[in-house]
Amino acid sequence: MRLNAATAPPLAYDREATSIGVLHIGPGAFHRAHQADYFDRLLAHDPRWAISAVSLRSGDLKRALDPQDGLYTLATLDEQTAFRVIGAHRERLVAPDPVRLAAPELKLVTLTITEKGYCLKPDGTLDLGHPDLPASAIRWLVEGLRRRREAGFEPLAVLSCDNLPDNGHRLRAAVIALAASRDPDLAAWIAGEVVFPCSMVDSITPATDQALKARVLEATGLEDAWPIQREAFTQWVVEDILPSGGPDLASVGVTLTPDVAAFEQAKLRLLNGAHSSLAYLGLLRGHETVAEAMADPDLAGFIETLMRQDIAPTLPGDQGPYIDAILKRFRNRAIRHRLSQIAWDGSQKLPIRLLATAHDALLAGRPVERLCRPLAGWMRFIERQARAGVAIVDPLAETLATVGRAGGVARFLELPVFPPALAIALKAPVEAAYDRLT
Ligand code: CS2
Repeated sequence: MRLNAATAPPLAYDREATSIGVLHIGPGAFHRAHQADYFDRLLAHDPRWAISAVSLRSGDLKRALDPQDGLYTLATLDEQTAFRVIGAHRERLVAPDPVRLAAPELKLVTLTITEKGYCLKPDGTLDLGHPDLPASAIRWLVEGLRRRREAGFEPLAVLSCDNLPDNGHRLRAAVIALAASRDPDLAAWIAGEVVFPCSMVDSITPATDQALKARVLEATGLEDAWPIQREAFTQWVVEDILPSGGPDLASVGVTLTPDVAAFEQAKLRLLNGAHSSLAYLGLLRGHETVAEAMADPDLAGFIETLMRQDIAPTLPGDQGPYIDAILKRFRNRAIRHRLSQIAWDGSQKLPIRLLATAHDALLAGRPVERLCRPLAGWMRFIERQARAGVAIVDPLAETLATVGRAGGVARFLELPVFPPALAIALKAPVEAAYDRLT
Protein backbone atom coordinates (compact mmCIF):
# COMPACT_ATOMS: atom_id res chain seq x y z
CA MET A 1 0.00 0.00 0.00
CA ARG A 2 1.32 3.43 -0.93
CA LEU A 3 1.61 6.33 1.48
CA ASN A 4 -0.99 9.01 0.71
CA ALA A 5 -3.61 11.18 2.43
CA ALA A 6 -5.96 8.22 2.88
CA THR A 7 -3.41 5.74 4.22
CA ALA A 8 -1.14 8.00 6.31
CA PRO A 9 -1.27 7.90 10.10
CA PRO A 10 -2.99 11.03 11.52
CA LEU A 11 -0.86 14.20 11.47
CA ALA A 12 -0.71 16.59 14.42
CA TYR A 13 -2.85 19.10 12.46
CA ASP A 14 -5.68 19.25 9.96
CA ARG A 15 -3.87 19.49 6.68
CA GLU A 16 -6.91 20.71 4.78
CA ALA A 17 -7.10 23.72 7.11
CA THR A 18 -3.52 24.83 6.37
CA SER A 19 -2.58 27.59 3.95
CA ILE A 20 0.64 28.30 2.13
CA GLY A 21 2.78 30.97 3.79
CA VAL A 22 6.24 29.78 2.79
CA LEU A 23 7.74 29.15 -0.62
CA HIS A 24 10.85 27.01 -0.79
CA ILE A 25 13.18 26.92 -3.80
CA GLY A 26 15.19 23.71 -4.19
CA PRO A 27 13.20 21.12 -2.19
CA GLY A 28 15.94 18.48 -2.11
CA ALA A 29 16.67 16.03 0.68
CA PHE A 30 18.18 18.61 2.99
CA HIS A 31 15.19 20.93 2.86
CA ARG A 32 12.80 18.03 3.35
CA ALA A 33 14.82 16.79 6.35
CA HIS A 34 15.31 20.19 7.92
CA GLN A 35 13.17 23.25 7.18
CA ALA A 36 10.11 21.17 6.24
CA ASP A 37 10.34 19.41 9.61
CA TYR A 38 10.37 22.76 11.47
CA PHE A 39 7.34 24.00 9.50
CA ASP A 40 5.58 20.70 9.98
CA ARG A 41 5.90 21.12 13.75
CA LEU A 42 4.82 24.76 13.48
CA LEU A 43 1.66 23.73 11.62
CA ALA A 44 0.55 21.89 14.74
CA HIS A 45 -0.23 25.27 16.32
CA ASP A 46 -0.41 27.71 13.40
CA PRO A 47 -1.99 26.57 10.10
CA ARG A 48 -0.61 29.47 8.02
CA TRP A 49 2.80 28.04 7.31
CA ALA A 50 2.43 25.21 4.83
CA ILE A 51 5.05 25.19 2.07
CA SER A 52 4.93 25.55 -1.67
CA ALA A 53 7.87 23.43 -2.88
CA VAL A 54 9.34 24.95 -6.04
CA SER A 55 11.83 23.04 -8.20
CA LEU A 56 13.26 25.22 -10.95
CA ARG A 57 14.27 22.33 -13.21
CA SER A 58 13.65 18.81 -12.04
CA GLY A 59 10.22 17.20 -12.00
CA ASP A 60 11.48 14.29 -9.86
CA LEU A 61 9.93 15.44 -6.60
CA LYS A 62 6.57 16.14 -8.19
CA ARG A 63 6.54 12.76 -9.91
CA ALA A 64 7.44 10.92 -6.73
CA LEU A 65 5.26 12.81 -4.27
CA ASP A 66 2.14 13.92 -6.14
CA PRO A 67 0.77 10.34 -5.98
CA GLN A 68 1.42 10.56 -2.20
CA ASP A 69 -0.40 13.89 -1.83
CA GLY A 70 2.99 15.40 -1.01
CA LEU A 71 3.41 13.27 2.11
CA TYR A 72 6.71 11.59 2.87
CA THR A 73 8.37 9.81 5.76
CA LEU A 74 11.19 11.39 7.72
CA ALA A 75 13.37 8.76 9.40
CA THR A 76 15.61 9.99 12.21
CA LEU A 77 18.32 7.42 12.67
CA ASP A 78 20.36 7.50 15.85
CA GLU A 79 20.54 5.50 19.05
CA GLN A 80 16.77 5.48 18.69
CA THR A 81 15.05 5.34 15.35
CA ALA A 82 11.87 7.28 14.66
CA PHE A 83 9.61 7.61 11.63
CA ARG A 84 7.26 10.55 11.12
CA VAL A 85 5.10 11.56 8.17
CA ILE A 86 5.67 15.16 7.09
CA GLY A 87 2.69 16.98 5.60
CA ALA A 88 4.11 20.50 5.31
CA HIS A 89 4.33 20.49 1.49
CA ARG A 90 0.93 21.56 0.25
CA GLU A 91 2.04 21.80 -3.39
CA ARG A 92 4.94 20.89 -5.62
CA LEU A 93 5.62 23.14 -8.59
CA VAL A 94 8.17 22.85 -11.39
CA ALA A 95 9.48 26.18 -12.72
CA PRO A 96 6.25 28.08 -11.98
CA ASP A 97 5.58 31.60 -13.19
CA PRO A 98 7.49 33.94 -10.82
CA VAL A 99 4.16 35.73 -10.21
CA ARG A 100 3.76 33.03 -7.53
CA LEU A 101 5.93 35.25 -5.34
CA ALA A 102 3.34 38.06 -5.40
CA ALA A 103 0.81 36.13 -3.26
CA PRO A 104 0.24 38.40 -0.22
CA GLU A 105 -0.14 35.48 2.23
CA LEU A 106 3.40 34.43 1.38
CA LYS A 107 5.68 35.84 4.09
CA LEU A 108 8.84 33.84 3.71
CA VAL A 109 10.90 32.40 0.87
CA THR A 110 13.55 29.86 1.83
CA LEU A 111 16.23 28.44 -0.45
CA THR A 112 18.50 25.40 -0.60
CA ILE A 113 20.13 25.63 -4.00
CA THR A 114 23.66 24.51 -2.97
CA GLU A 115 26.79 26.62 -3.26
CA LYS A 116 26.84 26.54 -7.05
CA GLY A 117 23.22 27.70 -7.37
CA TYR A 118 24.19 31.26 -6.43
CA CYS A 119 26.28 31.81 -9.62
CA LEU A 120 28.96 33.66 -7.67
CA LYS A 121 32.50 34.52 -8.68
CA PRO A 122 35.30 33.25 -6.42
CA ASP A 123 35.20 36.62 -4.61
CA GLY A 124 31.58 35.95 -3.56
CA THR A 125 29.89 38.49 -5.85
CA LEU A 126 27.41 37.63 -8.60
CA ASP A 127 28.90 36.50 -11.91
CA LEU A 128 26.67 38.35 -14.37
CA GLY A 129 28.17 36.32 -17.24
CA HIS A 130 27.51 32.95 -15.56
CA PRO A 131 25.98 30.50 -18.06
CA ASP A 132 23.54 29.18 -15.42
CA LEU A 133 22.28 32.61 -14.38
CA PRO A 134 19.35 32.88 -16.84
CA ALA A 135 17.76 29.69 -15.44
CA SER A 136 18.86 30.30 -11.84
CA ALA A 137 16.98 30.85 -8.60
CA ILE A 138 18.54 34.32 -8.47
CA ARG A 139 16.89 35.25 -11.76
CA TRP A 140 13.56 33.70 -10.65
CA LEU A 141 13.68 35.69 -7.41
CA VAL A 142 14.38 38.98 -9.18
CA GLU A 143 11.51 38.38 -11.56
CA GLY A 144 9.22 37.33 -8.69
CA LEU A 145 10.15 40.35 -6.59
CA ARG A 146 9.34 42.60 -9.54
CA ARG A 147 5.86 41.08 -9.65
CA ARG A 148 5.47 41.45 -5.90
CA ARG A 149 6.40 45.12 -6.13
CA GLU A 150 3.83 45.64 -8.90
CA ALA A 151 1.17 43.83 -6.88
CA GLY A 152 1.62 46.26 -3.97
CA PHE A 153 4.05 45.66 -1.18
CA GLU A 154 3.65 42.99 1.43
CA PRO A 155 6.68 42.36 3.68
CA LEU A 156 8.77 39.41 2.63
CA ALA A 157 11.91 37.73 3.93
CA VAL A 158 14.15 35.68 1.65
CA LEU A 159 16.18 33.23 3.66
CA SER A 160 19.17 31.34 2.32
CA CYS A 161 19.59 27.93 3.97
CA ASP A 162 22.80 26.94 2.20
CA ASN A 163 26.25 26.26 3.61
CA LEU A 164 27.69 29.58 2.49
CA PRO A 165 29.32 32.08 4.79
CA ASP A 166 27.27 35.27 5.10
CA ASN A 167 24.62 33.53 3.04
CA GLY A 168 22.00 36.26 3.53
CA HIS A 169 24.36 39.07 2.58
CA ARG A 170 25.64 37.20 -0.45
CA LEU A 171 22.15 36.36 -1.64
CA ARG A 172 20.97 39.94 -1.09
CA ALA A 173 23.95 41.33 -3.00
CA ALA A 174 23.44 38.84 -5.84
CA VAL A 175 19.72 39.59 -6.19
CA ILE A 176 20.30 43.35 -6.08
CA ALA A 177 23.17 43.13 -8.59
CA LEU A 178 21.04 41.23 -11.08
CA ALA A 179 18.08 43.57 -10.56
CA ALA A 180 20.34 46.61 -11.00
CA SER A 181 21.60 45.29 -14.33
CA ARG A 182 18.03 45.55 -15.68
CA ASP A 183 16.06 47.95 -13.55
CA PRO A 184 17.81 50.21 -11.02
CA ASP A 185 14.47 51.22 -9.46
CA LEU A 186 13.65 47.61 -8.73
CA ALA A 187 17.12 47.13 -7.23
CA ALA A 188 16.59 50.12 -4.93
CA TRP A 189 13.16 48.84 -3.94
CA ILE A 190 14.54 45.38 -3.10
CA ALA A 191 17.38 46.94 -1.11
CA GLY A 192 14.91 48.98 0.93
CA GLU A 193 12.02 46.58 1.39
CA VAL A 194 13.05 42.93 1.27
CA VAL A 195 15.07 41.39 4.09
CA PHE A 196 17.61 38.64 3.53
CA PRO A 197 18.52 37.20 6.94
CA CYS A 198 21.65 35.10 7.32
CA SER A 199 21.14 31.59 8.64
CA MET A 200 23.06 28.55 9.74
CA VAL A 201 21.51 25.15 9.08
CA ASP A 202 22.72 21.81 10.37
CA SER A 203 21.52 18.24 10.24
CA ILE A 204 23.40 15.37 8.63
CA THR A 205 21.22 14.09 5.78
CA PRO A 206 22.48 11.14 3.75
CA ALA A 207 20.91 10.70 0.32
CA THR A 208 17.91 8.37 0.13
CA ASP A 209 18.79 4.81 -0.86
CA GLN A 210 16.98 1.51 -1.39
CA ALA A 211 17.82 0.39 2.14
CA LEU A 212 15.91 3.36 3.55
CA LYS A 213 12.87 2.67 1.39
CA ALA A 214 12.87 -0.93 2.59
CA ARG A 215 13.22 0.14 6.23
CA VAL A 216 10.38 2.62 5.95
CA LEU A 217 8.14 0.00 4.37
CA GLU A 218 8.97 -2.46 7.11
CA ALA A 219 8.41 0.04 9.92
CA THR A 220 5.29 1.76 8.63
CA GLY A 221 3.71 -0.81 6.33
CA LEU A 222 3.49 1.88 3.63
CA GLU A 223 5.46 2.28 0.44
CA ASP A 224 7.09 5.66 0.15
CA ALA A 225 8.71 6.56 -3.19
CA TRP A 226 10.97 9.14 -1.58
CA PRO A 227 11.47 8.99 2.17
CA ILE A 228 14.20 11.09 3.79
CA GLN A 229 16.74 10.12 6.45
CA ARG A 230 18.73 12.23 8.84
CA GLU A 231 20.37 12.15 12.23
CA ALA A 232 18.21 13.18 15.19
CA PHE A 233 20.26 16.34 15.79
CA THR A 234 19.04 19.42 13.99
CA GLN A 235 19.89 23.09 14.36
CA TRP A 236 18.70 26.27 12.65
CA VAL A 237 20.04 29.68 13.57
CA VAL A 238 18.42 32.66 11.86
CA GLU A 239 19.34 36.33 11.93
CA ASP A 240 16.77 38.17 13.95
CA ILE A 241 15.52 40.58 11.28
CA LEU A 242 12.40 38.74 10.08
CA PRO A 243 9.48 41.12 9.49
CA SER A 244 6.64 40.87 11.99
CA GLY A 245 3.64 38.83 10.95
CA GLY A 246 5.81 35.95 9.76
CA PRO A 247 6.14 32.45 11.19
CA ASP A 248 7.08 32.12 14.87
CA LEU A 249 10.22 30.11 14.22
CA ALA A 250 11.44 30.37 17.82
CA SER A 251 8.41 28.35 18.93
CA VAL A 252 9.76 25.29 17.11
CA GLY A 253 13.32 25.57 18.35
CA VAL A 254 14.93 27.93 15.83
CA THR A 255 17.55 30.19 17.44
CA LEU A 256 17.00 33.83 16.50
CA THR A 257 20.08 35.97 17.03
CA PRO A 258 21.55 39.25 15.78
CA ASP A 259 24.85 37.46 15.12
CA VAL A 260 24.64 34.33 12.97
CA ALA A 261 28.25 34.67 11.81
CA ALA A 262 29.76 33.07 14.90
CA PHE A 263 27.54 29.96 14.56
CA GLU A 264 27.96 29.82 10.82
CA GLN A 265 31.72 30.09 10.73
CA ALA A 266 32.19 27.45 13.42
CA LYS A 267 29.82 25.08 11.63
CA LEU A 268 31.31 25.57 8.16
CA ARG A 269 34.89 25.25 9.32
CA LEU A 270 34.59 22.54 11.97
CA LEU A 271 31.76 20.33 10.74
CA ASN A 272 31.85 20.86 7.00
CA GLY A 273 35.65 21.31 6.89
CA ALA A 274 36.12 18.03 8.77
CA HIS A 275 33.46 16.35 6.63
CA SER A 276 35.21 17.25 3.37
CA SER A 277 38.56 16.20 4.85
CA LEU A 278 37.10 12.83 5.86
CA ALA A 279 35.56 12.47 2.42
CA TYR A 280 38.73 12.86 0.35
CA LEU A 281 41.14 11.20 2.74
CA GLY A 282 38.64 8.48 3.60
CA LEU A 283 37.86 7.61 -0.02
CA LEU A 284 41.57 7.37 -0.79
CA ARG A 285 41.90 4.91 2.10
CA GLY A 286 39.09 2.77 0.72
CA HIS A 287 36.30 3.77 3.10
CA GLU A 288 32.73 4.23 1.97
CA THR A 289 30.96 6.06 4.76
CA VAL A 290 31.67 8.68 7.42
CA ALA A 291 31.19 6.20 10.27
CA GLU A 292 33.58 3.74 8.59
CA ALA A 293 36.19 6.45 8.11
CA MET A 294 35.79 7.39 11.79
CA ALA A 295 36.46 3.77 12.75
CA ASP A 296 39.90 4.08 11.11
CA PRO A 297 42.00 5.17 14.13
CA ASP A 298 44.70 6.96 12.11
CA LEU A 299 42.20 8.94 10.08
CA ALA A 300 39.90 9.71 13.02
CA GLY A 301 42.92 10.83 15.04
CA PHE A 302 44.08 13.07 12.23
CA ILE A 303 40.63 14.66 11.85
CA GLU A 304 40.36 15.32 15.56
CA THR A 305 43.80 16.94 15.65
CA LEU A 306 42.93 19.00 12.58
CA MET A 307 39.78 20.27 14.29
CA ARG A 308 41.36 20.98 17.66
CA GLN A 309 44.80 22.26 16.65
CA ASP A 310 44.27 23.85 13.26
CA ILE A 311 40.64 24.87 12.78
CA ALA A 312 39.49 25.81 16.30
CA PRO A 313 42.25 28.43 16.79
CA THR A 314 40.80 30.40 13.85
CA LEU A 315 37.45 30.65 15.68
CA PRO A 316 36.45 32.67 18.75
CA GLY A 317 35.75 31.04 22.10
CA ASP A 318 36.21 27.50 23.38
CA GLN A 319 35.23 25.11 20.60
CA GLY A 320 36.05 21.96 22.61
CA PRO A 321 32.48 20.90 23.46
CA TYR A 322 31.28 21.63 19.92
CA ILE A 323 34.10 19.48 18.50
CA ASP A 324 33.23 16.65 20.90
CA ALA A 325 29.61 16.79 19.74
CA ILE A 326 30.55 16.78 16.04
CA LEU A 327 32.90 13.82 16.45
CA LYS A 328 30.14 11.89 18.19
CA ARG A 329 27.74 12.71 15.34
CA PHE A 330 30.30 11.53 12.77
CA ARG A 331 30.55 8.21 14.64
CA ASN A 332 26.78 7.59 14.37
CA ARG A 333 26.63 4.08 12.96
CA ALA A 334 22.88 4.20 12.51
CA ILE A 335 23.28 6.10 9.25
CA ARG A 336 25.31 5.32 6.16
CA HIS A 337 26.49 8.70 5.02
CA ARG A 338 28.48 8.13 1.88
CA LEU A 339 31.78 9.94 1.59
CA SER A 340 31.20 10.20 -2.16
CA GLN A 341 28.13 12.37 -1.51
CA ILE A 342 30.21 14.81 0.55
CA ALA A 343 32.99 14.75 -2.05
CA TRP A 344 30.70 16.33 -4.68
CA ASP A 345 31.25 19.94 -5.70
CA GLY A 346 34.68 20.20 -4.08
CA SER A 347 35.59 23.24 -6.16
CA GLN A 348 32.70 25.07 -4.50
CA LYS A 349 33.10 23.68 -1.02
CA LEU A 350 36.86 23.80 -0.40
CA PRO A 351 37.20 27.61 -0.40
CA ILE A 352 34.48 27.91 2.24
CA ARG A 353 35.37 24.88 4.32
CA LEU A 354 39.18 24.76 4.32
CA LEU A 355 40.81 27.58 2.38
CA ALA A 356 39.42 30.37 4.57
CA THR A 357 40.84 28.53 7.58
CA ALA A 358 44.23 28.11 5.89
CA HIS A 359 44.21 31.80 4.99
CA ASP A 360 43.57 32.81 8.61
CA ALA A 361 46.17 30.37 9.90
CA LEU A 362 48.81 31.83 7.58
CA LEU A 363 47.91 35.36 8.64
CA ALA A 364 48.29 34.38 12.29
CA GLY A 365 51.66 32.73 11.56
CA ARG A 366 50.42 29.24 12.41
CA PRO A 367 51.43 26.10 10.51
CA VAL A 368 49.22 24.91 7.65
CA GLU A 369 50.73 21.47 7.00
CA ARG A 370 47.76 19.52 8.34
CA LEU A 371 45.24 21.77 6.59
CA CYS A 372 47.01 21.01 3.31
CA ARG A 373 46.48 17.27 3.62
CA PRO A 374 42.76 17.29 2.69
CA LEU A 375 43.52 19.74 -0.14
CA ALA A 376 46.06 17.30 -1.51
CA GLY A 377 43.51 14.56 -0.88
CA TRP A 378 41.00 16.35 -3.10
CA MET A 379 43.62 16.58 -5.88
CA ARG A 380 44.50 12.90 -5.61
CA PHE A 381 40.80 12.02 -5.53
CA ILE A 382 40.09 14.05 -8.68
CA GLU A 383 43.08 12.45 -10.42
CA ARG A 384 41.78 9.00 -9.50
CA GLN A 385 38.29 9.75 -10.80
CA ALA A 386 39.58 11.39 -13.98
CA ARG A 387 41.98 8.56 -14.82
CA ALA A 388 39.34 5.92 -14.16
CA GLY A 389 36.97 7.81 -16.45
CA VAL A 390 34.44 8.12 -13.61
CA ALA A 391 32.08 11.10 -13.72
CA ILE A 392 33.13 14.02 -11.52
CA VAL A 393 30.18 15.79 -9.91
CA ASP A 394 31.25 19.43 -9.85
CA PRO A 395 30.42 22.59 -11.80
CA LEU A 396 34.08 22.52 -12.94
CA ALA A 397 33.82 18.84 -13.93
CA GLU A 398 35.24 19.20 -17.44
CA THR A 399 38.21 21.26 -16.37
CA LEU A 400 38.79 18.98 -13.40
CA ALA A 401 38.77 15.91 -15.64
CA THR A 402 41.48 17.49 -17.83
CA VAL A 403 43.56 18.67 -14.89
CA GLY A 404 43.06 15.35 -13.12
CA ARG A 405 44.24 13.31 -16.11
CA ALA A 406 47.39 15.43 -16.43
CA GLY A 407 47.88 15.52 -12.63
CA GLY A 408 50.22 17.49 -10.39
CA VAL A 409 49.63 20.09 -7.71
CA ALA A 410 50.64 23.10 -9.80
CA ARG A 411 47.79 22.59 -12.29
CA PHE A 412 45.21 22.33 -9.52
CA LEU A 413 46.52 25.46 -7.82
CA GLU A 414 45.91 27.43 -11.01
CA LEU A 415 42.18 26.69 -10.87
CA PRO A 416 39.86 29.55 -9.86
CA VAL A 417 39.26 27.60 -6.64
CA PHE A 418 42.46 29.05 -5.14
CA PRO A 419 43.00 32.80 -4.72
CA PRO A 420 46.42 33.42 -6.39
CA ALA A 421 48.25 34.64 -3.28
CA LEU A 422 46.99 31.68 -1.27
CA ALA A 423 48.01 29.27 -4.04
CA ILE A 424 51.58 30.56 -3.83
CA ALA A 425 51.67 30.31 -0.05
CA LEU A 426 50.20 26.80 0.01
CA LYS A 427 52.19 25.30 -2.87
CA ALA A 428 55.06 23.75 -0.90
CA PRO A 429 52.99 22.24 1.95
CA VAL A 430 50.33 20.93 -0.47
CA GLU A 431 53.06 19.35 -2.59
CA ALA A 432 54.57 17.69 0.46
CA ALA A 433 51.18 16.31 1.50
CA TYR A 434 50.43 15.22 -2.07
CA ASP A 435 53.71 13.28 -2.30
CA ARG A 436 52.84 11.40 0.86
CA LEU A 437 49.38 10.45 -0.45
CA THR A 438 50.35 8.01 -3.15
C1 CS2 B 1 28.08 17.69 3.94
C2 CS2 B 1 26.88 18.52 4.40
O1 CS2 B 1 27.47 16.89 1.80
C3 CS2 B 1 28.20 17.67 2.42
O2 CS2 B 1 29.02 18.36 1.85
O3 CS2 B 1 29.22 18.21 4.51
O4 CS2 B 1 25.77 18.31 3.63
C4 CS2 B 1 26.58 18.27 5.88
O5 CS2 B 1 26.13 16.95 6.09
C5 CS2 B 1 25.55 19.23 6.39
O6 CS2 B 1 25.99 20.55 6.17
C6 CS2 B 1 25.28 19.00 7.86
O7 CS2 B 1 24.48 20.02 8.33
